[in-house]
Amino acid sequence: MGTATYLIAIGSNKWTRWGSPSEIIRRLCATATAGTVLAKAPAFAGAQCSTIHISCPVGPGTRSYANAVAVVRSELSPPDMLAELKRVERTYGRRPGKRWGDRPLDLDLIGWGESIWASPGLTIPHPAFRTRRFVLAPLCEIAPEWRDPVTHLTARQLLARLDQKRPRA
Ligand code: PH2
Ligand code: MG
Ligand code: MG
Repeated sequence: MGTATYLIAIGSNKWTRWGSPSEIIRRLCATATAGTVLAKAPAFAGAQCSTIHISCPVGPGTRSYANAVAVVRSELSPPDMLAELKRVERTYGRRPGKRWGDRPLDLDLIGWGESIWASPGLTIPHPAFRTRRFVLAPLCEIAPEWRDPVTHLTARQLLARLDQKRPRA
């Protein structure tokens, strides 16, 4: 299949032995930049990460979130990348729980190049990312010109559209 460029949304809103949500994301991203396997996430080697954004939980969470977006180049197919992200989530203490419950690490596949993937259990682009400012804002830092193959809008245009619909205070 060759090398693909993945956009991955990173979220955390629960402390673990690795520290606060921001510390967990910093650890993953520092390791990505250094290209080592210290963070037990070899798929992130060489990844580029946005800065960390703090926001209130959307939905039923109880603690504020740290969020970032990473651009990862990988030979893995989308289903294999999804499995790898689930493995990394478990490595950071994620356990099955109620939907949208507080979690030490959430890794969501947002984009696979500028292509569409649809199979049972995996849809890329992520079906909900266009309405999530906590994804679009960090995405715009590292891939503002990435074009969503569904709406044909760039990340920058998606963020502008969201902010027009729902102006922030
Ligand atoms: N993730 C969720 C639910 N709500 N809210 C924020 N601010 N950031 C998130 O990453 C987030 C959320 C489910 O994955
Ligand atoms: Mg999520
Ligand atoms: Mg998830």
